[in-house]
Amino acid sequence: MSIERADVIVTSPGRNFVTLKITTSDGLVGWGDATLNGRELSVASYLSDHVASTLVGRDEDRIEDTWQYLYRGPYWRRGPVTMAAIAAVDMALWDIKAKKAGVPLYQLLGGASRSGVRVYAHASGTDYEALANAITGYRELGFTAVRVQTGVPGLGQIYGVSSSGPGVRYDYEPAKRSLDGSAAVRPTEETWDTRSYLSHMPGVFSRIREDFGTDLRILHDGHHRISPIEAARFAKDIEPYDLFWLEDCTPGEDQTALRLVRQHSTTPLAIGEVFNTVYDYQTLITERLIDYVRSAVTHTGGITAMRKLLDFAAIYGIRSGIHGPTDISPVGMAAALHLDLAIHNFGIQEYMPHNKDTLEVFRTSYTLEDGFLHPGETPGLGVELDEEAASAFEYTKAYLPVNRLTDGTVHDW
Ligand code: GCO
Ligand code: MG
Repeated sequence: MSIERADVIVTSPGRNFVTLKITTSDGLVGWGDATLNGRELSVASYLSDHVASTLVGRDEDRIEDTWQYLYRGPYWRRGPVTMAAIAAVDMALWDIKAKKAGVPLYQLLGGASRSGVRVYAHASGTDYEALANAITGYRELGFTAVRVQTGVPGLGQIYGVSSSGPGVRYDYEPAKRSLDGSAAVRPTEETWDTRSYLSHMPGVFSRIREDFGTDLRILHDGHHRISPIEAARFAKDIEPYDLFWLEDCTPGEDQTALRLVRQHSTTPLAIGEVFNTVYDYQTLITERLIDYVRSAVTHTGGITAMRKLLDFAAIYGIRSGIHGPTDISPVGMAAALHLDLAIHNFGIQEYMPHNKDTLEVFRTSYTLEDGFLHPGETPGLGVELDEEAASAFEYTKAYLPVNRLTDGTVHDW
C-alpha cells in the first residue's frame, strides 16, 4: 500500500479553507488543513505545484520520514506557507494511520489524559454592556472560560470585537470580504491608540470580576499591539483581576522583549499563534518567559511537530493553549483536540464555532458539552470533507485588516 494521490481542495463556505486529501492505493482517505488566512492560495500552490507529485508512491505509514523529507528536503525551511503545507500532509497521514488502526487519533498519541478539553469562547462587545451580555450568554451555555475584547472609547472598529447585536456571537470573522460579500480588493483599515487602550482596559477587567465573580477564567488578547515597556506596565496593572492569560502583548518575533514583561508581572503570558516552528519559542521556553504555547497545529508543521514542541514546553512547566479561530478548519480543530486530550501539559483550547455552511462541508464528530470539547470516537481525526458540498462554495478573496495609529502610521495589530 502507498500514497496514490494528493489533491488540494479550496472551498469558501463563508470563509476560505484549503484542505489536502491524501488517497492510498487501498482507497483510504486522509484529510489535512492547510488554511493560511488571507494568503490561502500560496499554500494551495505550494502543495499542488511542489508537494503532491513527490508524495505519490511513498509509504503512507512513514510519517516522521515524510515530515523530515518535506522539511529538510527542499532546502528552504520554515515560514508559514511551508509549515502549513507540511502540517496538512502530516495531519492527513495521521488520519490514515488511525483509520487503519480503527481508533480515534488520540489513542495513537498515548490515549486520553482527561475526560474532555476545556475551551474558551470569544466574548466581545463595542461597550461594557454588550461585552457583559456576551459573557452572560456563554456562561449560560456552560462555558467556564472566555476571552474578552471590547471597544475603546474614542476609537472605531477594533480587531477582535464583534459589532453585531447583543448576546452570544458566533459571527466574529478575522478576514473580511467586501461589504457586499464579494471578493475584497484590499484590506480594511482600523485605527489604534495605545494610551486610550491602556487607560480603558484595567477598568473593564475590574467590572468583569465584580459582576461575574472569581470562578470565571478571563483571557485577553493584546494582538501584538503594545511595546515591551507598555506591556510590562499593563501586565502589572491587571494583576489584581487574575487573568488566565494575557495573549500576544508584544510582537512575538522579538523573544527577549518578554523578559521585560516577566520581570515586572505575574500575569500569565501566552504567545505563538503566528509562529511556525519550535525555534520561534527557543528563548521563550528555555527562559520560562511564557506560560502557554499558542501555535496552531495547522501553522506549525502538524501533529508530529506540535507534539515535539509541547513535550519540550512540558519540561519547563509550560502548557498548551492551541490556536483555534474560525480560520482553522474543522480538520485542524480536530487535530488540536486529539493532541489536547492526549498530552499531559494541556492548558486550554480556543474555540470559535464554525458556521452552518462550513459544518455541511466538513462533517465533524467532535462534541461540545458544558464548555468542554471531545474529539469523539470515530477512527482517525473524525472529520470528513464532503467534496460535492465543498464545490458549491468558490474561493473568495478576503483580507485581514491593517492597523494604523491615529496619525496614520502603520502599526502592529
Ligand atoms: C486569536 C487570534 C485570531 C487571529 C486570526 C488571524 O487569538 O484567535 O488572534 O483572531 O487574529 O486567526 O487569522
Ligand atoms: Mg490571538
